[in-house]
Amino acid sequence: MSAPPVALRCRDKTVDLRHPVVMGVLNVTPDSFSDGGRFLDAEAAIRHGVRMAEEGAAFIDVGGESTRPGAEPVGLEEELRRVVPVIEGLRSATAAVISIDTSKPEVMRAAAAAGAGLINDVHALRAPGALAAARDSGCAVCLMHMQGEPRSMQVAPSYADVVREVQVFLAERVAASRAAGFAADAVAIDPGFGFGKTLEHNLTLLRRLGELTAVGPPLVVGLSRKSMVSKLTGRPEGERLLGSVVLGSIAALAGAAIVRAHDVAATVEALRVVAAVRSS
Ligand code: 7PM
Repeated sequence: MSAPPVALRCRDKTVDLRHPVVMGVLNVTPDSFSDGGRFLDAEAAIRHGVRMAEEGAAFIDVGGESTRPGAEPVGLEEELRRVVPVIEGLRSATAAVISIDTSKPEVMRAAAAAGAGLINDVHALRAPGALAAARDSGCAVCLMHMQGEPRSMQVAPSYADVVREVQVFLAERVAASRAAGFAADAVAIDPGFGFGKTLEHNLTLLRRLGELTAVGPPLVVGLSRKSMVSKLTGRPEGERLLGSVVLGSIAALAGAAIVRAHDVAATVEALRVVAAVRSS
């Protein structure tokens, strides 16, 4: 038994998703590539992005706003100043699809003009003007589920049936995107591990991830280096590589098409193994 051919059309590039692929995380926040000056920061971020592409990442996800639980929002000008030079630098340096991790319409427009091919929005295009800006950009979109807002979402996450509620939410956002003019092969969905979810909610979603494939679009998952890894392994924050790779592998075996990860080489290697098991 083999799955039907799937691909994600990201403007001028089409990513083959018959086998699971990696989206490398490139955080462009002051604590990530702080080297003093802005230019040095951008250069270091671009080098890291190029390295992840060389290691086999199909997407490089550039983010200038921390969506960390409890985080404060970043202003528009600051977010643009962080991400635009990095996207421009990556565009000419790599064939990987550049993804922009943002919820702001202005950043979506600027990122697309700079060369991005995918919009990764943890608010699933619910901000005023985001749906139209994303559609007009010609980029593909990743629609993620989140309960609450980053500042407070981990205070008291609550669901009657987490899988059903995530599924209904994502189906509604896919319908809204299609109605706004997104092509069927330009939409992906993500259950948003850790975004208004307890460890039990995350484990239930992972165990029943296959049910989310019924929504239709390819599934993206982000489990890499999240606190659930340490909760499961007992390892400190700096030692989450193995647990992250195992969780990404389990997700891919359960049907995830795109695994968002910080440790690209290790994740690519693990997904090769998963792909062989899945297609045998
Ligand atoms: C601290 C905690 C910092 C968590 C950053 C994070 C996802 C995402 C993020 C995800 C998609 C991280 C997260 N997580 N986008 N952005 N899916 N589509 O691990 O799970 O980078 S932020």
